[in-house]
Amino acid sequence: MYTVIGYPVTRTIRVLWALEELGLDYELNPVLPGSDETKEINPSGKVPILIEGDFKLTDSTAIMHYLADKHGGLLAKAGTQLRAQQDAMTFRLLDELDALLWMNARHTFVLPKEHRVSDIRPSAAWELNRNFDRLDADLTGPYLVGEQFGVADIILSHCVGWAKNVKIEITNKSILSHAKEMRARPAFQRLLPLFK
Ligand SMILES: N[C@@H](CCC(=O)N[C@@H](CS)C(=O)NCC(=O)O)C(=O)O
Repeated sequence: MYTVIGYPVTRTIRVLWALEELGLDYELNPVLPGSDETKEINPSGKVPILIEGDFKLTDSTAIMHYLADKHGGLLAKAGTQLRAQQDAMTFRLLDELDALLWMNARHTFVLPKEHRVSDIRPSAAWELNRNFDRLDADLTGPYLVGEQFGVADIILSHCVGWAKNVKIEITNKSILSHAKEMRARPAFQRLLPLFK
């Protein structure tokens, strides 16, 4: 049994989605990022955190990779060319989408006010849309890499939802419909009550 620490409306949802896809048992402790309870477990205050007995793992992508490798699913076997391509896509999404959304968040509400740069949003929104368009060029099938749903599809769909939540308009229709299709999966649908 796994315990997931983190408020669902954060990158924690990626881990919950992966757990649901893999059909694993877990319990959720929905603590807020930066809270004292979170800092007791992870001094940086960051979520998500996965707990398995005495083992503690931070970072949503590291957690998804651990679960996928351990239980089989969402990623090809390590050391295969397909896995290398999946990893390349994952790192690309983290560089080109997650990093921009996180920069926008840091300069909107995360950093102390005196360290925020105002007006970062238009640039972040433009770059995000440019990067979505570039990704669209590589989106040839229903899934981002290979013939099966995987970690990259979770990260892309999460980043699309994140952009929408912060009212950044996404102009690329294929990227929007990819996210819509991925979110229609039963594993994601089972998580919807967490958002109410
Ligand atoms: N790369 C990490 C980022 C973790 C992260 O920054 N999480 C945010 C919530 S989505 C957080 O806890 N922020 C609190 C803070 O930075 O103080 C991951 O994917 O888990």
